[in-house]
Amino acid sequence: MNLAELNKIARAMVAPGKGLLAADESSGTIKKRFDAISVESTEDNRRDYREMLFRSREAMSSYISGVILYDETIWQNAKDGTPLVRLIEEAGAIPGIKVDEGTQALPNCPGELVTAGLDKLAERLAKYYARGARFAKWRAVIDIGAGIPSMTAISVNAHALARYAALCQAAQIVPIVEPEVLMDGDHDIDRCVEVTQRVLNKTFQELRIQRVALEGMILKPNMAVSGKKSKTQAGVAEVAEKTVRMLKNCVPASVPGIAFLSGGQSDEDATAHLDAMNRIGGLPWPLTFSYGRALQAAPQKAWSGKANNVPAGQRAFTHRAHMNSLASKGEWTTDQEQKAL
Ligand code: 5MM
Repeated sequence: MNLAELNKIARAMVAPGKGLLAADESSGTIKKRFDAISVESTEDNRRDYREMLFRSREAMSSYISGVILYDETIWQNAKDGTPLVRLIEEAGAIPGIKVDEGTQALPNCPGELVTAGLDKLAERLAKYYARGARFAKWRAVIDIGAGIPSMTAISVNAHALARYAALCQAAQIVPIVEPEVLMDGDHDIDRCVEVTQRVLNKTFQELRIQRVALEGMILKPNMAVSGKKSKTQAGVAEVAEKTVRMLKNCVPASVPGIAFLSGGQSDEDATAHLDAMNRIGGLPWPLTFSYGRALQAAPQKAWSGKANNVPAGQRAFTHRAHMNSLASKGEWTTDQEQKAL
């Protein structure tokens, strides 16, 4: 493993004013997103949609450091035959790849999940590296509910995240470690903090046991937020303050950066929360975005599967990427947010 090189890539992924585009929706998830805009989820439509994003020159070169791709996309070519990976590289961004294979029911733990995909992972990583991927992503899913999460679920998911991260570094690929505590449910923000801290502590314990070099990884956590069905919804200042405190308690300073998931927050909430955290300042790591829905909901709607709408889709994507870039520097304002597209 060349740790200096891994560290260089990790730092580029969280470079000032830049963040990650999570465009790694698996076939089932992209179908759900396309259903919402009445677009059929065919291979060509998925290609056209992602090509539209990757050809958004301003967004891709000024605000996006890297793109997380799904297996289908990393092998796809644009309409003119250029590999989609090449479009990303030409814009100055780094291609990355989702390598987990989704979740499965966790035996003996009703209602809980474990992420699959470790089998033959070393072989897959070598192929992705040859295609241009310089970082990877694995998402563990932890749900909060009555009597859950169990220590078993936290433990097996942390173990798998660390196994994945160690394999990535051996393949000279920076692992994004994503332990997502879901915001579904009626729990309050303090319960989210309590569970997320347990999950992060266990994850870093496993990373250490498996000798993962923390300087060569990126953490992709959830923010501390109230459950969607909770009657008490924490405001922006409380989310920012509790998230920063939680991360300071659990994340070693040697981690090169933290790139949040949006997790179902509204576009504007995801931006406002990131901005408020960066205004607190004095943190040991850069805090940025690795959003899927909060970057893509607007361009998906603007595009709606019509070639004529590509410029509108690209403007919507550029606007969200720009707003999140400002938030990653603590410079976002509602005036900028409302500026006409
Ligand atoms: C883009 O969504 C990603 C893929 O999800 P599936 O494997 O379920 O299709 C997802 O992993 C994403 O990278 C993160 O959860 C962050 O996305 P959000 O939408 O929460 O910002």
